Amino acid sequence: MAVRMGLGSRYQRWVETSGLPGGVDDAVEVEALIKELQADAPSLLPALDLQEAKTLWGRFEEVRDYYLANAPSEPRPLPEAKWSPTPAPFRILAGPSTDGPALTTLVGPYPGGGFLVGGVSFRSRNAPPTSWLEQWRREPGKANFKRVAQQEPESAPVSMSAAPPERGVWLTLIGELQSEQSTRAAIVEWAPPAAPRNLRSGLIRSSGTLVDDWDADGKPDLLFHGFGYHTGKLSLFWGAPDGPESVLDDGPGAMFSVAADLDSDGHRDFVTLISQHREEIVWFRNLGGRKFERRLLLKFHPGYGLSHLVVADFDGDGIFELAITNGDNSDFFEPPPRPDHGLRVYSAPGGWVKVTGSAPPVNGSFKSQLRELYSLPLQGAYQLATSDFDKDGDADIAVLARYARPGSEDPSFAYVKNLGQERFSAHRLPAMQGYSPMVLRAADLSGRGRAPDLLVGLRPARSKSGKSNAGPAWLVLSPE
Ligand SMILES: [Ca+2]
Ligand SMILES: [Ca+2]
Ligand SMILES: [Ca+2]
Ligand SMILES: [Ca+2]
Repeated sequence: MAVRMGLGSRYQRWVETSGLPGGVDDAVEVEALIKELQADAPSLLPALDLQEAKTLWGRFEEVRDYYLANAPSEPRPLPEAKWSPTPAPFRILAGPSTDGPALTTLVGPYPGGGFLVGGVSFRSRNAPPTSWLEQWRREPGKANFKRVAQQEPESAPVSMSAAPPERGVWLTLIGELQSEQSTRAAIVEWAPPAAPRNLRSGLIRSSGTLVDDWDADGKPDLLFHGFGYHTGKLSLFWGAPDGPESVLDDGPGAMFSVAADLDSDGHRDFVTLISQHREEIVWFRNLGGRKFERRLLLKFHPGYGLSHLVVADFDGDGIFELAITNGDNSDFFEPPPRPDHGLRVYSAPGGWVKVTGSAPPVNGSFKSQLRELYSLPLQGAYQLATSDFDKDGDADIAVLARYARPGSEDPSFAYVKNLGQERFSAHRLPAMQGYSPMVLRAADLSGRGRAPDLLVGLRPARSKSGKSNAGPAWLVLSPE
C-alpha cells in the first residue's frame, strides 16, 4: 500500500534528491500524492496545501501510524478454491531455453502467420537489460518452433494490434520496466523482418494500446494506456498513431482496456481497468461525436491488485459479462498471500443500459449494480483469456497466476470450464508448477480453426537462493 501511494523507499529517495517542492514536475507529483492521501485518509490531510509538501516526508510516521491503528490485528483467512480432480486438458510445448534470465512482456498471434514474443533479457548483473522482439512459427505437424525474425527494440514491447494491411503490427514499447514518470514509451510499426519504425515517441510509461474505430470513420483509433506512477494518462489518438489526442483520464494506473458495444446501441464502447492505488473498472460509454460518458462499474481497495479483464457472453443470453483477475502483488519481494485474489465474473442483470455505476461502498468495496456470477480464489491471478477451448459452444476461461504460496498446491495456470446455467468447473495443470507465467493470450496456431492454443510468456524462475535461472522465455499450451 505505501509503495502504491508513493511512500515507499523509492519515494523517499526522490524526496531526498529533489529538494522539494522543486520544479513544475515535482509540484505535479506532490499534488497528485496529496490528493491520494486525502482520498484515503481525509482526517489526516483535510485541505490541499502544497506547502504540506515541504514537510510531507517528515509526516510519514503519522501516515504509517494511521494505517497501523486502523488495520485489523489479524489478516482475514484465505478462501480456498474448489478444484476439479480432472487436470486442465492442455499439454505444454516449451519454447527453447534462453542463454540468460528473460522476462517476457508480450505474446500474441501475428496477423501474417505465427506469433510474436518480446521482453527483456538480463544477461549479466552489471549490464543493462536488453529488449528483444521475435516472430516464431510452429512447424506444420510438429511440436517444434522456428524463429523467423528478431529485432532489438528500444524498450520492451507490451502490446500489439494489427496495423493496416501490409504494414504488420503496431507495438507499444513500455519505456521503463518499473512504474515511474519517464516519457520514453513509444508506438512503433513492425512488419518483420524489417526493423521497427517509430510512429510516436515521448509517451508516458505505458502498459499498452488498444486499437478500434470509436468514431466510426473507418480509420483506426488508438487508446493509449499511460500507466505512469503518481500521474498518468489514458488517451485516444484519433485516426492514426500520430493523430490528435483526447485525454480521457489524467490519473495513474490505466492498465488495460477491451472494446465492445456493451449496451448494443451501435456505438463501440470500451471498458478500462485502472490499477495502481485506484483499482477501478470503468465503462467509457461512447456517446458519438468523439464524446464518452464515464461510468464507474467496480471499485476495490488496493489489496485486490486488479490485473486483467475480458468481456464475453458466458451464458449466451446476448448480454456481455465481465471477467476480471485480481492478483497484482509486486510491491514486495516476498509478497504476502491476499484473501481477495482471484478470478471474478460479473453480469449486468437487466442489461448494461440500466447500469449507472458509482454505488456506495458495500463490505469495504464499491459495487455497482453488477452481480458476481462466479468467483475462484487464486493467489496472484494475473491474466486471463477467453475462448471456446473445449468447442462445446460456450466461452471458457484460462487464467495464469503469479503468486502460488510456497509449498502449496496453488496452480500457476487454471482452466475454468463453462458448464452452462451459470456454473463453471476449475481445473489445475500440475505440470505448469515449474514455470513462472507472466502474460497470456489465446491464438489459433494450427490455423485449422480448432480449439485455440494459449501463448504464455514467462518470467525467470527463482531458485531457493533467490538467483534467477535461465529457461524458456515462453511456452504454448495446446488443447488435448
Ligand atoms: Ca476512427
Ligand atoms: Ca455502446
Ligand atoms: Ca450473458
Ligand atoms: Ca466451452
